[in-house]
Amino acid sequence: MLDQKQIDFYHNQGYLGVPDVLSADEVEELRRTTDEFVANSREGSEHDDVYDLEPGHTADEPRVRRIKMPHLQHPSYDRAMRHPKIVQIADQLIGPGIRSRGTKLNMKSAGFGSPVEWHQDWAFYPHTNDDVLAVGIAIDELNEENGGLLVVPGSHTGPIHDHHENGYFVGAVTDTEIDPADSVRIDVPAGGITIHHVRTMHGSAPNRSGSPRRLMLIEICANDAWPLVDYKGLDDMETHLLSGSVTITPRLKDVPVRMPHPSYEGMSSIYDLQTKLEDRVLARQG
Ligand SMILES: O=C(O)CCC(=O)C(=O)O
Repeated sequence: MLDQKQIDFYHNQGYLGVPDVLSADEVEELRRTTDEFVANSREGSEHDDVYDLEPGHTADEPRVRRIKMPHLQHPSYDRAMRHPKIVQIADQLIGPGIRSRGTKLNMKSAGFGSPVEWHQDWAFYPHTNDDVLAVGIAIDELNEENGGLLVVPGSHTGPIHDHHENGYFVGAVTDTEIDPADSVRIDVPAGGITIHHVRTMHGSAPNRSGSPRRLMLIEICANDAWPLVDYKGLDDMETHLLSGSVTITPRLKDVPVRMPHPSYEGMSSIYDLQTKLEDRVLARQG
């Protein structure tokens, strides 16, 4: 449960870190499950519906960059997506009445984990209103060394930036340079959560530490925020309901939208997409 100060902070700054949301046992379960997934990735050598692989992945040295839609892959992740404390917190910020639009587990393996360049999630998935946010469950502590999540405070009330280059959507901001002095890192211990508004500019540097950095992101929308891209149907909304009920009357807000089109074919994830970017600012921090 958030107090009013935390709620105000989120609305003013567009982000929030909350410690101690998951118990040590719950974190341990996520770590165990994730270790099993990494071990099983040895069998594959290409991206597929479950794994996005780091360059250099081999059976001997498995390197997983992302587990895709983890809540569909294992009950532990589905439980995490529906965690009562997370639902309550997100409901306080954008509810009442919320659903998940999906999950991803971003791994940054020790010593090389891929960066994520500056972007706004809104550029990927605009909705009829911007009561949409992402909760990140810190399966490991997030810090400077291991590529913790960076955000630009207040950017959720600013412009929707261009995420196109050479005429195509590249999934990273291309029309402005972020001064590192304008960004902050959301440091939380394992079991804590990060929260960022769908329009907040964010990214992360490579993992330079000797330990993995695993962050399970849950994308959460107010029930009356209808997607302008990737609509999967009412049944999918029902399945992903976290509180309240599905509505067929979207709330429309006057929010700038730029569609993520035209798009490159065959991109496995944001990591693949951002390799199309000419100047990879956060990658240089490796
Ligand atoms: O894993 C991270 O550090 C950032 C992830 C992110 O922003 C994304 O996957 O959209």
